[in-house]
Amino acid sequence: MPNFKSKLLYEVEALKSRKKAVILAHNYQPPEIQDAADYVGDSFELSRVAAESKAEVIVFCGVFFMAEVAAILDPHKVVLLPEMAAGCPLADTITAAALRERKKQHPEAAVVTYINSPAAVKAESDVCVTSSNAVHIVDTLEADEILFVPDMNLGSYVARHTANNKKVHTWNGCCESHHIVTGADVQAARAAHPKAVLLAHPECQPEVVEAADHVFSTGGMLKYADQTDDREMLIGTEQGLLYRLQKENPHKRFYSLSPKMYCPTMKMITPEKIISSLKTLRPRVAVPEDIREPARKALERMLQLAAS
Ligand code: CIZ
Repeated sequence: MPNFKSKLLYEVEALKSRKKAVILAHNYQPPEIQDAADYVGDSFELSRVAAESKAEVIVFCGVFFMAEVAAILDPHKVVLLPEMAAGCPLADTITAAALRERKKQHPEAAVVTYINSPAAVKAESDVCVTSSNAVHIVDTLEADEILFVPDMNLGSYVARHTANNKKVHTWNGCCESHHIVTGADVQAARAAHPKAVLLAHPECQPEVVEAADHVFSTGGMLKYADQTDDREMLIGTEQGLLYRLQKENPHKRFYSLSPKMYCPTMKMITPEKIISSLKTLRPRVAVPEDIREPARKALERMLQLAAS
């Protein structure tokens, strides 16, 4: 007999095939959601899976901006976010109107926008980036001056690593789940796990990033963990990633850099909410066409430059 939890997952499966849906889960989602998903990945990987999928309905288990990216890339699909309150506090630090004001102060700057941002902000941007391609894309742009929004830590990482010394203006936004970790936390974690190699996300503060052995996006961490001979790793990103790391590398050991690396909105989606979403085809995320088209251009430009 299936237990209570597997009964829920069985219901998800049945509804999914009835509604011709695919379930996508971000790397930071809770284990039961990752296990229910057809694909687990970072925001951009998942949006591309959504756009290429033959499914008519996309259930996006992540936060609002991620579902928006899927709706930008393919407006013909029904994109569901099972919990509308699952926002991204970093994305919420910026609006299109505030960006337009800031652009007036730096009229020569290319506007480079992290994917963790609202669609209307992407629509005001020259190009989008993810944490895995931000430095490369800024290097590739002709502009010597960059307005990087909204993550100040990723912006500062780009400023320190861009090859041609570009002037990078940053926005005052950050991801609390990454920004909250300090150099003292790194010292404590290293003392507790002296053999572990430290992998940090570039959304962490500079003192954490500079103390790390390697700096990666979530996709970069998964790849490194798979390929390295290291047996123990301290993971400097939202702790949801540890489930996938451990599942894919059962003979290696992973420790969270800090228990503070926890995103509450990433944990709002439950199997019950997926079921309700599949039954009602709500809540649905759609992007108005006057925002969608310029936002799509900024995302497409990222793809072109990332491949160059
Ligand atoms: O873009 C993403 O999915 C996030 C939030 C982080 C990462 O490094 O993958």
